[in-house]
Amino acid sequence: MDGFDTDTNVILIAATNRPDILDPALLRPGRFDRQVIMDRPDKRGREAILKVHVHGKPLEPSVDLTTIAKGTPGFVGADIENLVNEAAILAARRNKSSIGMPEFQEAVERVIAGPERCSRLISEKEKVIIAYHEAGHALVRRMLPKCDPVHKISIISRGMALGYTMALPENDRVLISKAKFNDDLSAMLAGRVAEQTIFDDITNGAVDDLDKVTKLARAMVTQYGMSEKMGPMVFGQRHEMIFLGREIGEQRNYGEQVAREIDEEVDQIVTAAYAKAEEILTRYSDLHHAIARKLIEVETLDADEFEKFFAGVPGAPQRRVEPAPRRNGGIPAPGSNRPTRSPSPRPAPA
Ligand code: NHX
Ligand code: ZN
Repeated sequence: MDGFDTDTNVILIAATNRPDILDPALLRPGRFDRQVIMDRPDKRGREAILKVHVHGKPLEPSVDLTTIAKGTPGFVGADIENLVNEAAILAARRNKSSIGMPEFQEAVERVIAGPERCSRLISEKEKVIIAYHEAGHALVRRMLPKCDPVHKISIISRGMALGYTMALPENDRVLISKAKFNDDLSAMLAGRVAEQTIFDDITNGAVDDLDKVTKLARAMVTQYGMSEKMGPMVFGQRHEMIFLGREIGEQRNYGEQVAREIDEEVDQIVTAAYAKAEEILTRYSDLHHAIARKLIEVETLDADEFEKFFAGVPGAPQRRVEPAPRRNGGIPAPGSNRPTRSPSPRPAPA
């Protein structure tokens, strides 16, 4: 490395999870001249990684890696490796000599939510609550134009969850609007709203939904500047790695009064999202009952089976397919893989 030795034919490659805490001396010109940011892979990246991991494994001709890549937004290399292993294990367990699409589909759900737990004992009464909770999520999600389409609804326990509603974005998204966050909040609250409107009582089962709702609503106010009252400001000095999407900690840099106002704004966002979900589940209560009853009968619904409930329903947004995103060609993206400084042979000060 320049500044330490005069040898020129040494190439040093290094990687870190914590670019935020690197000694700035390491990053001076003449030391690490190229910085390559490894973000989560997009659809094409996931397909390429899939190709690496299926190499040498027997696949049925029907296996379509493009479809699998499309259905695994947010997966990183390790998830994809895990996915292929799970699919291979499932194929072996089913006494198949090659891996087919059903194995990959089941493996995706295993990686996202854990294995199915058919042995878990669930009373008829609980099954009804679970069905209405999930039908509530799915119905509100379907009625709000900014929510991603419902991919699957299930009331078969999997991992920690007694039931789940999976959404699948049509495209990898890099920017999310305030309107979409508000719609998403309503969909996340809809399980709890369903319990309240149908049974006039609530359970502790919504804990994970409420956790996500609270965190998102607070981030909208304190991080994304999405509260008109609080304005386009960030509250709390974050220590986080933006690229890895992980938070390390927060330092409060505002007073008691502002803290109170933040709490009120978060409350207002959640209250409005709850009211919207309530309005939808009340207006479409017939549909809610129909979907829940179907779930109690068949336990899982895929996207097509779910969509049948909405033929000719007034007020249901058209399920349109977004145009595929184009490559960001020609536009030099900030932080893209180009040198931030010109490679220079100057010795750097220590
Ligand atoms: C319990 N579990 O703890 C029981 C066993 C409300 C129909 N008393 O919201 O399964 O109540 O839409 C990740 C994901 C805890 C972490 C889900 C941690 C769920 C899931 C609690 C459905 N689906 N709740 C949901 C559910 C529960 C829990 C989680 C998690 C239920 C609900 C779990
Ligand atoms: Zn839920």
